[in-house]
Amino acid sequence: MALSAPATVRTHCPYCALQCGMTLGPAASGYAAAGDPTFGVNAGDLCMKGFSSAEMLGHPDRLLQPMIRRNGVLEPASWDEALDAAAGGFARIARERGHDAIATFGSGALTNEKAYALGKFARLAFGTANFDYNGRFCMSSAAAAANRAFGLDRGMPFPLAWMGEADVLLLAGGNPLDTMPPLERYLTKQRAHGQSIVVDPRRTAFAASASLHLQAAPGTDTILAYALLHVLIAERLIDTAYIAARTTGFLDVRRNAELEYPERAEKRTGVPADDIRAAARMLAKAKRAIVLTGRGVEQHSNGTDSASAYINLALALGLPGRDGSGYGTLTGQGNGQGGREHGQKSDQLPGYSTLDDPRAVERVARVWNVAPERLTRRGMTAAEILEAIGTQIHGLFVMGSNPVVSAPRSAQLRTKLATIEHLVVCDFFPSETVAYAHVVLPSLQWAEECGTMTNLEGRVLLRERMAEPPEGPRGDLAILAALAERLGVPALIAPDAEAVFDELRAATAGSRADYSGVTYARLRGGDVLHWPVPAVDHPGTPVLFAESFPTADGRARFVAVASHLDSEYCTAEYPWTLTTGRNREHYLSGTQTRRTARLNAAVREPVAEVHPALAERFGIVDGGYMRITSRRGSVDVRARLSDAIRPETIFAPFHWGGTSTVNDVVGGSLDPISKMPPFKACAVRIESVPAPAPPIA
Ligand SMILES: Nc1nc2c(c(=O)[nH]1)N[C@H]1C(S)=C(S)[C@@H](COP(=O)(O)OP(=O)(O)OC[C@H]3O[C@@H](n4cnc5c(=O)[nH]c(N)nc54)[C@H](O)[C@@H]3O)O[C@H]1N2
Ligand SMILES: Nc1nc2c(c(=O)[nH]1)N[C@H]1C(S)=C(S)[C@@H](COP(=O)(O)OP(=O)(O)OC[C@H]3O[C@@H](n4cnc5c(=O)[nH]c(N)nc54)[C@H](O)[C@@H]3O)O[C@H]1N2
Ligand code: SF4
Ligand SMILES: [Mo]
Repeated sequence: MALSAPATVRTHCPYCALQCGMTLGPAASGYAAAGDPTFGVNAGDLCMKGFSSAEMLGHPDRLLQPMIRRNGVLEPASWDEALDAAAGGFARIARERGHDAIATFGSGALTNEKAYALGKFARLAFGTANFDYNGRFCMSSAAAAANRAFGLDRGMPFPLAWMGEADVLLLAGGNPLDTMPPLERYLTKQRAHGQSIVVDPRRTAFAASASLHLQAAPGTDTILAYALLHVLIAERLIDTAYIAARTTGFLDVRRNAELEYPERAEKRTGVPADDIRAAARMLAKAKRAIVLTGRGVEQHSNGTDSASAYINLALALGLPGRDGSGYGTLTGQGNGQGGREHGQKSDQLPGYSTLDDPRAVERVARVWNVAPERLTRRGMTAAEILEAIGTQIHGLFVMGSNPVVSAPRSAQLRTKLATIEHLVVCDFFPSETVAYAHVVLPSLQWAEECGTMTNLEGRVLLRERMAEPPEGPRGDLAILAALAERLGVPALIAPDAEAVFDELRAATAGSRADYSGVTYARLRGGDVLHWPVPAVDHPGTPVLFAESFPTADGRARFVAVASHLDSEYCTAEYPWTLTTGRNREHYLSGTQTRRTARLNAAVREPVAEVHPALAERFGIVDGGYMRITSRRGSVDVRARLSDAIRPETIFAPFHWGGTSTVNDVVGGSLDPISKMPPFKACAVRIESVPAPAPPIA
């Protein structure tokens, strides 16, 4: 492999939404990545995932050839054979069972161009109403809450730099020192002059360094947020002028908050009433205060309401739109932001337009040259699509996700995938989901192709093609174009990323997430562009909501969410709560980081964190194995005893498959609005078990 540029070139990390600037240069064995000191977001820092990302480019496990399952075995095939088989299978199912029997499952790892093209493909080549993406498991609750409060969802409606300048920072359900380590420089800066409050059932490294750690039980965020609001109201610390001028709906929220006095909340959240009072006062005193949520708040069957509860708090303090202050959520996947804007899910159109906005529907229909009626069918969401395999869904096209590891109820999903009529997976590694495919289409990796990503601040970034791809794989856009052609829609997908982007610009012109003023030329020229960018001479919009909110009346909306616990949270048979999340060393379903020698050597298997008092009751010892059982099933994992976790809570990372699939245990009812599965709270029982034989090596 050779670099197209002579020496070191600038790009962005392929993993999370921080999209750290990195340089990629030649190394003894392929490429080496290093932090790009000229990129302001990370100023040269990278986490261990970013540092090791170049190892993936020339990795020996790369999928290099298409494959077709014959007599139960995946065998190499030519591209023509594989594309014919892939398209042929979908066409047959559509003919026999109707177009809605086929579905696409996309990803927040895809570039804006791919996310846009995949949505267009699902609507016009598959003709299905059923298409969604893995962001449903990631950002959907925060997105739903922000949309209903502000009329717009851009994870951080203000620049990251504000984090370092805030007098008070409240972070609920986020573990940034493990999940976005380069944020440390903002947090250190903030700590030097301000105060911080962390809400987390675990004493994470950030919680340990915070001014106040509110160690609430999982799933109790709505109660805690109401209790904080109760104190603000009781002590007359709310911003009444802001509430009157810039919001609606406060009275109902106020009524709910008045019931949630701190001593009552203490019983249900486990957070001492005095700490709740102290936190509320701290927030109220701050000139610049920021409230942030992470997946800990959002991945619940009431995740939308939980995020709304913190937004209510931020509104009562008058933060959104105030200089240096605001509410935001830490978007997760590399293109978690752009991935939720451009129509790869059936409930929205490119530019974050809604289906019930006739002007948006007409605009996209015009750009696509189709009748508007073809664009407005709302179908099933991610978990519902997977659940419907074998009943309503018989063909599935996966691009950029590994649901066998990352989706809830994995054991059930594996059973369904074992008998699905037609599964086509595009990936660059043989993931656990690829193992079930009928057709495998090998893709290019980030550095081998060009495309844009939108980071957690809504800033559009261009990743150039800079590495020579190996023989064999093709770009996702080319794959979509070839499949569309075989499905009878030639020229559906424009020939290269920039042409697709130009179409996306037209499709989003005038919309909430307006990209029409972003061009490859501007990005190449160094323009720093946060959407909306409604014209090619527009400077972009790093700060939103300063004057008004993009709602019908220009005001933000309080939402009087219910403050209750899900019944899953506490039962006699399943008395403990399992919450799941991340290790610093591994990324999501692990298909990439588990292939990295150093990261895999550092952490080889899921290790559950258990409080010593709970472990003792069940004879579970440090380094020994424990079985975690829920209504869905069980998983055996190694235990690590730690007093940093609440005594009734167990934490386990979900980065592994096979017998270490934590998502065999996870499941339960979906959030009624966002359709988010409850990854962060699931009722379990635990027991000590012998080490598995043969041991996981
Ligand atoms: N190393 C690494 N980094 C990553 C990723 C990765 O897989 N690995 N993934 C990326 C992606 S896609 C995402 S979405 C982000 C996620 O980033 P984060 O949201 O920071 O990560 P999580 O580990 O899912 O959860 C964060 C915290 O929520 C806490 N928590 C659990 N239940 C609750 C609860 O009910 N309430 C509250 N308040 N807190 C709770 C957990 O103890 C945990 O410390 O990380 C991104 N960065
Ligand atoms: N229990 C539990 N489960 C969870 C979570 C949790 O906290 N707890 N978190 C959830 C969250 S926040 C997320 S984001 C999901 C994510 O979970 P997944 O959707 O499984 O995400 P990845 O592991 O990144 O899988 C991406 C796959 O696509 C491939 N890939 C990456 N980029 C591309 C590309 O550009 N093109 C193609 N064709 N393939 C590509 C990778 O090799 C990999 O196999 O997991 C969710 N699952
Ligand atoms: S923090 Fe995220 S973007 Fe930055 S190096 Fe790590 S994985 Fe990559
Ligand atoms: Mo995520």
